[in-house]
Amino acid sequence: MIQLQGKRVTVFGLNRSGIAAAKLLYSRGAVVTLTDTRSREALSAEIAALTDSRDSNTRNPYRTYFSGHPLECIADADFIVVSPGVPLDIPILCEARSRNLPILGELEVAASVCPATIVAITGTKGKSTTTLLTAAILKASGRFPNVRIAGNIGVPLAAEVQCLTSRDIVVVEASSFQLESTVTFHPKISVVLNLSRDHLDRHGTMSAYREAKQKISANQTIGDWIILNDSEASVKDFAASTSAEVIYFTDKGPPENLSFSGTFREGAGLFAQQNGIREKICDIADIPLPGTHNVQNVLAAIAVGQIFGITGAEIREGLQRFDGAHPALSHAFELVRTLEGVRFINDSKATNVAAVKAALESLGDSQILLIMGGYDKGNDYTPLREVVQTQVKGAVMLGEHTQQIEKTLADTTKIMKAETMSEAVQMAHKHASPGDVVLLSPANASFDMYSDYKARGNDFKEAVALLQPKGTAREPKQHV
Ligand code: UMA
Repeated sequence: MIQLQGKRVTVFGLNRSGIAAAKLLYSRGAVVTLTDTRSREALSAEIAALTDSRDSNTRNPYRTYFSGHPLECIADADFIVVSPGVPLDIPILCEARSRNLPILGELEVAASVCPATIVAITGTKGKSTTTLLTAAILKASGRFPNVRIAGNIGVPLAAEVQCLTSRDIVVVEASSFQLESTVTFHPKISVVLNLSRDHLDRHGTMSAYREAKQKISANQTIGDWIILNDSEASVKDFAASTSAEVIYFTDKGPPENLSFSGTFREGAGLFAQQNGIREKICDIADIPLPGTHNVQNVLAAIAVGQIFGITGAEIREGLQRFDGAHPALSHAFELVRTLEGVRFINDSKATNVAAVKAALESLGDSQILLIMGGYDKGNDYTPLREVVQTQVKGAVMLGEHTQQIEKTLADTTKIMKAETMSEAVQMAHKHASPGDVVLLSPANASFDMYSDYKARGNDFKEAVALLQPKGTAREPKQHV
């Protein structure tokens, strides 16, 4: 456990993680300094959230440096706590490192004082869904007084630790941004779903991204578990660098190896196997989420349940109760409307190539009008070529920075260009026939045109809502 009492700590970033970390640190007796590149005016809501539970007469206990990070903000610090969105290579943090100041993430600090059992879930895609499915299964079992979710899903662990006890479970969605700045983070169970190119603008190289993800199991030992995707070579060899017990999940058919421990798909059923004994858990038809990519997420969640000794009946109950109504799942393969047999799916959260590939593949035989583009994080679109060639009848490029996508996909499908979401949706609608899918799955971050992926998804939904059936489309007004 990190010693906090009496320590001088500088927290970088005053958003959800920074606010929660500051409150936690203060409650444990630390002397907290806060700093953010945004101005005091821009941070008025965050500053209010920081002091909300306090008597307005009480002096704000935090020293603050806004509109930048002056050297002064780390001058007397014992250590630094960073929010996930703060890159670790900004000059002030390089300076801190040269002064041998420890730089710890919010997740590291929160986990070090967390009394509950931690199940941590990472991967490039499917983290939020698997976190929610896992929590649903653990809750439905009724075996734990309290099952919480935290982390990248939207609730910093630092905000949750205060109400957790040693009998509780917290399922943490852990991003590479959060894992990167951990040192002693030690989940009882870690889950690695998959690993593909993403966030290279932050991590620089695939190996740095992988290294960050691998920190999920860095401190795991005998008595802990790591759950790995047996169908993905990229994560299978995480097993080599941990002494935790390895459990696998795979959607690629039953394992030949009788000593296989984990979960798998066989035909239309999902099974668990332990000590050579197989048990059918459920049918694929029971999965409460659309798209075949969710089969892997369910298998991973069942594997967690298996470790806790949760029965097949309890797992089925958990899956049945799961309604997918969490905000983290909106904009993630969300069916928005069906118009004249054309389905419109909002997958704005698909900010990397692997997520788009999974979305396209999970649409089976449908022909797709794909809307993509945005802020390019250094993507390689080559993995999309084959699936685009077979399934995408037209791709609408949205925004100004789509040259790389166009170059890579030019000979695989019809490429169209749109400047606004409304234009993109109308173009896709125009080329769609009954049975087709119009899919917003951008493969890129949204920052070129929107504040975040939610704003982009909402724009898509609004544009879709305004569409008229083709037969009744109004003629544009003539200006005379
Ligand atoms: N800032 C600085 N200096 C800098 C850069 C940023 O002061 O050099 C400031 C910004 O002005 C901002 C703060 O630092 O005020 C950064 O905050 P943040 O982005 O960490 O915001 P939080 O609200 O704390 O959100 C973070 C996660 N954000 C990111 O990882 C970018 C949230 O994940 C997470 O839900 C939340 O903590 C709670 O744990 C979001 C995300 O986009 C969903 N994650 C990425 C993803 O899923 O792809 C990894």
